[in-house]
Amino acid sequence: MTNREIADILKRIGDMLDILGENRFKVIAYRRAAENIMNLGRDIREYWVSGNLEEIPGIGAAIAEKIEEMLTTGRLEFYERLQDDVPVGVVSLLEIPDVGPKTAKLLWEELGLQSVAEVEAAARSGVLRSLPGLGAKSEAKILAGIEAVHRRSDRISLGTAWPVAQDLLQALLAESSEIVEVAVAGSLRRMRSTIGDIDLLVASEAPAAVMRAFAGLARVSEVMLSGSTKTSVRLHNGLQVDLRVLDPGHWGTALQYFTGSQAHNVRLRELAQKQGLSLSEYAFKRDDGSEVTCAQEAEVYQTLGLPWIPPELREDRGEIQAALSGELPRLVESQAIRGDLHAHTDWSDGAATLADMAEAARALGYQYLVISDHTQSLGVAQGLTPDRLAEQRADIDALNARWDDFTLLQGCELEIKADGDLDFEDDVLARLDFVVASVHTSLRQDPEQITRRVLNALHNPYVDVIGHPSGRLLGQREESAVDLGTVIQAAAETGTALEVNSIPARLDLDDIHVRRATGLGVKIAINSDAHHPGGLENLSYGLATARRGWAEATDVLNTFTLDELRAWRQTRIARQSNA
Ligand code: DGT
Ligand code: CA
Ligand code: CA
Ligand code: ZN
Repeated sequence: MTNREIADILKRIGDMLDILGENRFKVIAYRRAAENIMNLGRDIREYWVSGNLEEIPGIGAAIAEKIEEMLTTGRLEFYERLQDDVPVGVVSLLEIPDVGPKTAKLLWEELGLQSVAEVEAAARSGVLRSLPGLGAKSEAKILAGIEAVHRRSDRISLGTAWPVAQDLLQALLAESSEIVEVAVAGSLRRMRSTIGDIDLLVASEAPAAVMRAFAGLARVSEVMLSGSTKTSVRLHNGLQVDLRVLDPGHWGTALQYFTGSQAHNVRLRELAQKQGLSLSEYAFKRDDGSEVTCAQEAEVYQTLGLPWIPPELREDRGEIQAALSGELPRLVESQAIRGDLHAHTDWSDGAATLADMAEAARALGYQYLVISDHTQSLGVAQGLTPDRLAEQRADIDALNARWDDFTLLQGCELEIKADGDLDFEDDVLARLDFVVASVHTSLRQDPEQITRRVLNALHNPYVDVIGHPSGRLLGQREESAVDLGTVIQAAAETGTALEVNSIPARLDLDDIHVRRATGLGVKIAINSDAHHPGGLENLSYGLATARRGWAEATDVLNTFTLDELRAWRQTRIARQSNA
């Protein structure tokens, strides 16, 4: 059995126990074990053979024993017995957004439904609305959720794919001395929020040796295709990786071609044709049959009279036109980021202390970090009361005596409650250095209701940023019905910033809305929303998303110095209070 198969079964066991109403900790333990096995860099068999299964995080004696049974026999008795209580088909109902364990159980017990298709049919014929606790509205939501499931694909998040690709390249470089150049290509180089497969490119005079080394890497589970210039493999976590090896003289053309996007490449070929050139993955060809090869990617663009176009822009969204007229944006770069405006500590649901988060931010070269712990009404996240907030202020003040090159700011992630009210009164908010306001509850309200909530927050003078405005969770939850057009307009009018939340499953705002917002002069805040020190580094994914939205440094609030940031808040509060 592969890592993925074992992880799938453990996850399903967690879901079954959840539907059966078993102990929460047990449910979480199975899900956590499944996740950690998916993220293992090597075959789980290796841990088993050396008797080290319990070294995998989240795996104790009981789960280790079950993994051993699966690896030895290819089956798991516990799992088979559980299926007598909950058929696997019932578990599959949890894939529908808004269908939790209780609803899945209800659909199964009351109507005997055991597949998404059966639930869809029942919803279309109007049967679901008659179930206790459901009704016509829930029925419509379930149908909309099923449509979302149909649209959903197997794409993985940028944050999952990126470190895996870096790891593979490092491992490959260590294994093979015949490599001249390596690069990530495809959607991963363009930093799309989700990735279909990882594309790697190597320049080498000895392709066979490189591909042999690649197929032998520890992360590789199975070679799916091996040709003379391309090898496709599947990793233990199920990810597909394509490696292409080419000779160094054609590196530039190949890198350009395999970075895509396909739509960008089509436009580029059209432009080439107008200039009497045909462009392939190897070279340009002139009408007279002679070739122009490009060892560097910039030469490809240069040949067509263009400046080099950053990969994040290559989506056929007007970038070639902008390049032709000398109007490409000067995209924001990581060195321009001076701080992070959204992070949590163990005062609410974070895992680390104020001091640890601060030191980690300082080590990244930041001037400031805003601590924005959750507020009182978000009980699941140990939200802070005004009293606790005052205690935290004392700790923050004391810590700030440590540094003369770094400042910890006190903020909060203010709950925008279901009725649109804010979780603190203005006098509490006025004492804070910075306020991020977010929606975490009742995300399924209709468009008017949820948009009104966000507008209410935007119109409060003490709210600096709206956090993760769409509420989407990639692969898990669609965005809320909030009308982002209206939100962006109101942000422009009130001078409030909008967040690009960098958690890989969020990347919210997305690239399209970043472009709309900055086009109206709205500032964006690229925030990590870190819950532990390592989480601060996710900011690079938000940065990439902002770049995909054509953002320049001047569009980004956290490129400001501390003084500029303070002045920005004070000016806005004054203006909004008078408005
Ligand atoms: P993905 O994997 O779905 O996230 O998206 P990409 O863009 O990585 O697509 P992929 O892996 O199929 O191919 C990588 C790049 O190679 C793609 O962005 C452009 C180039 N490419 C691949 N196949 C074709 C093709 O049939 N026509 C053109 N023009 N380009 C292609
Ligand atoms: Ca790809
Ligand atoms: Ca590919
Ligand atoms: Zn947060």
